[in-house]
Amino acid sequence: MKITIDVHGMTCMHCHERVTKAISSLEGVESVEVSLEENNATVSFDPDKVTSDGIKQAVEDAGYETGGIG
Ligand code: 9UX
Repeated sequence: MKITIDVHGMTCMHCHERVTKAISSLEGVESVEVSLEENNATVSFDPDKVTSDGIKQAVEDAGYETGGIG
C-alpha cells in the first residue's frame, strides 16, 4: 500500500537524507519519496511486513515529528 505521512522539522537536504534512510531501511518498504517543500514522505510498503505506525516511529526515532497520514 501507499501512504503519505506529514513530517515536521526537515529544513535541509541532510534532514531529507536522514528521513529517507530511516524509512528505506525498514523491512517491507518498497519506495520512499521525501519532500522538503511539502513536509511529507510518500511511502510504498508491504503491510504484511511493516505498518504505518512503524514507519512513523522510524521517522520520530530519526528526530523528526510526524503528523497525519493521508
Ligand atoms: Mo542540518 Mo537539517 O542540522 O536538520 S540536518 S538543518
